[in-house]
Amino acid sequence: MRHTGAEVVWECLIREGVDVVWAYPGGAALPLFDALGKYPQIHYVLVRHEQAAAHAADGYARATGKVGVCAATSGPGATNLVTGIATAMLDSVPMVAITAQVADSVIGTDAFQEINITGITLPITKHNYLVRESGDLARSLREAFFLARTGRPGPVLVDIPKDILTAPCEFHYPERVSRPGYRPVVRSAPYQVQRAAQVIADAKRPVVLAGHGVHVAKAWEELQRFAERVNAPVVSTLLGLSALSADHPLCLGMAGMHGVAWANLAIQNADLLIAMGMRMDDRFTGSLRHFAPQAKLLHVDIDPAEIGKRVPAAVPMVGDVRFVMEALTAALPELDHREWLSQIDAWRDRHPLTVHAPGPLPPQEVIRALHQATGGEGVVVSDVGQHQMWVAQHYRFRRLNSFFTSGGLGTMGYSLPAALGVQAGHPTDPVWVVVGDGSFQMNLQELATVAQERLPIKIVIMDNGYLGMVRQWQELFHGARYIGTPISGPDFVQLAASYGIPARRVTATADLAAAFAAARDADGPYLLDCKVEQDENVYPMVQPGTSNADFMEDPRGRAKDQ
Ligand SMILES: Cc1ncc(C[n+]2csc(CCOP(=O)(O)OP(=O)(O)O)c2C)c(N)n1
Repeated sequence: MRHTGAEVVWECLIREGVDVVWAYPGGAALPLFDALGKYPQIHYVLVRHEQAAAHAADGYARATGKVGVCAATSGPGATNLVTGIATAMLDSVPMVAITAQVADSVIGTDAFQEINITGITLPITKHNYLVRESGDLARSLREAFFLARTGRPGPVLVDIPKDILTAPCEFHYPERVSRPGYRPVVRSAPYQVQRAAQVIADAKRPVVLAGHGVHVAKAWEELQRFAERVNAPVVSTLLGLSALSADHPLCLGMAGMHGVAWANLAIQNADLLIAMGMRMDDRFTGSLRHFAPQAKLLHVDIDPAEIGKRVPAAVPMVGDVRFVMEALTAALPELDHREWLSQIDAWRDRHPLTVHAPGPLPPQEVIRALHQATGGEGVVVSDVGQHQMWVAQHYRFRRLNSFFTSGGLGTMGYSLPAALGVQAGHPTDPVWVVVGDGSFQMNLQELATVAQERLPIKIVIMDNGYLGMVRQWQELFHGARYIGTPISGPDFVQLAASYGIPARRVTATADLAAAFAAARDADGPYLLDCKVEQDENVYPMVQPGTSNADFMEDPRGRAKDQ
């Protein structure tokens, strides 16, 4: 069948099961968008900035496990995608980014809106393509989807010159992909499973570390069965939250710089860490010299490059964590670690999470109100900063794979655009965005997309008038010199109203329940501007470079227990 190159792009996407694309048009991309008129089965969401298109594709991919797709024009359209692509790369999110390029004949001449986007994105994509022959177009797209979703997922960019988009093109969608040398190992060898099972059976104080890989592998049930079989507590990374219900007795919550004390103490006193799809990020381990001094590491990851990268692994296992946990569960008898678990309970009693803000609206109370309003079953997208850490600590995720945030890159401005994609993955659920007033101002133009698409996105602004997380570091480590961190903004309630989005301001704890009920029960979008305590800090906190056992606790002591 003969098509134009632009039609071939959409034909390929349809064969990959794509039904929604976040995009922004422009000169070089015109043929691509023109052809879209013939493909009504693909829903095109016009974002208001290309960065948002990339984050939306990312949010969709995290929520569904499918490849998210974004598209942009050449030059500034393509460069605006960069932060979103890098965010997806650092968090192993399957994404295909399609960019239009200037005509092949003028590549290399600094033509209008020409930029070398494959050069720019080389280090932040799993792979990228500049298509220079019409005949390569379908194969490149086929490979892009294959590479994005297999093995350790990641973003792949396909750059297509305008003349290839307009030229007639023979269409043949390849059945198979052949990438010699690319063969992710999914199942670990049986002898490795036996060896790992023995190490687990011998452990006295094991801890399972659940990372983003558990979500990527959709291994939630396998994680629960494995943890129950071993009778081991489960500690999450930031992105591993919601891999096991917070109500499960073995779920300890998040460890690391702002992790809960009992999770950090469990790791620091463990004799075996069983790491599942996590990469020993520095915000998780704290000082490597002091990290888990008594523990052996059994490290399972689909990417062999992660094993032993930061912490030597006594037992390395390359494979998909779903298959590995299933195999290990089958190889193990029921184990019993009651004493170890009660030791951890004692730490939990001694070092509870506290809320001790003297003012009318402590930020932690906002997160607790969100938990109340959703019963812990909400779908939550958080931005980056103190509010992100309060979500991680105080929202007890009961629903699996219900928390989405930028972990590796820590991209401010992620939450609202990512929620566009998360919402597409959860069309019948409200999606809750928790965002600081700084982060919100990085991508608030997407309120227009929310309004236009009439999405039931509920935005909770933790409005403290500061770039709070940086202010906290200034207070603790830079002599309380608050340079460049007080931040003003518009009247967010009026701003929402100007987009036709209902909103209300909350200034006291007593008003939270009614405000959250109104937001939850509203048919479409809703915005809550929560004027929280300005100078509240996130505790516990492990100072950079120190041991995770030496966390700073709230100096005001133990006011109110979780
Ligand atoms: C794009 C980007 N720029 C800068 C930073 C550094 N940074 C991390 S947290 C933070 C402050 C976030 O402020 P806000 O969104 O208001 O949230 P809060 O910490 O007050 O809850 C900054 C500036 C970042 N992570 N991302």
